[in-house]
Amino acid sequence: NLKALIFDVDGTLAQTERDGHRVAFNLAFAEAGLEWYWSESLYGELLAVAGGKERIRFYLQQYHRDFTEDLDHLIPRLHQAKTEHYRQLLSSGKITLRLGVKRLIEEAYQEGIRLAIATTSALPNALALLEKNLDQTWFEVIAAGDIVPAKKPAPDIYHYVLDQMNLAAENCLVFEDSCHGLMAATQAGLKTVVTVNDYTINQDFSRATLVINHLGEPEEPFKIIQGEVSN
Ligand code: XBP
Ligand code: MG
Repeated sequence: NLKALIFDVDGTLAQTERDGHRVAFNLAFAEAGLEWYWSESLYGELLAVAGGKERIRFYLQQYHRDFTEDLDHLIPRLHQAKTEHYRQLLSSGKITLRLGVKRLIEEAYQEGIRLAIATTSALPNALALLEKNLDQTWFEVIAAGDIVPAKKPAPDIYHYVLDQMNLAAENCLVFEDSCHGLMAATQAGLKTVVTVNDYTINQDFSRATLVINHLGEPEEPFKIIQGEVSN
């Protein structure tokens, strides 16, 4: 019996990566006088690593091995600037929720199903999206960013949410958009629905309970990519 829904944020609640996080990283790089630019396709590659600070470090390892600045100092500074740019982008209202997200969350809340967030992204980012689009008080737990040291695909963030809510995995359902997120959730024993997007469509979702194109609305139903739904 279903007691709670747990949502990933980036890519699942909204398409935040290409027009949000990516743009904010580039603004932070330019502001710091760095000639780094993350194109849409390069960003797709860099999404192999979850977490903004971790992603910058990965980028430097891959493309600027000779870069000599003190990364332990530079990366947090860049990431802080990036977070500020991201918040500004979101407050302009250009990034909206994916199809069906608001409907599902409202319906679940009205049915007394408990709600939580489990995201790799920094807390201010998650809050900025919720503030603009949903009632954030509906979410009992908002687990974000560095709250657990090991980010997705590690299951730690999901263990943290289950602990906080005092729930067993079998009573929850997770919504994710990427293979990293799916791995994190399934390693914590959670059933997971994947709503794919352009960056994740070709990933391995064999461990998902259901894979669909989006959550759908009555006038635009979702399409099943893998799995089946019973009525
Ligand atoms: C989200 C991420 C994040 C964002 C950037 O993964 O990978 O790194 O791209 O966020 P998920 P920060 O959807 O699996 O939670 O810069 O705030 O880290
Ligand atoms: Mg995601």
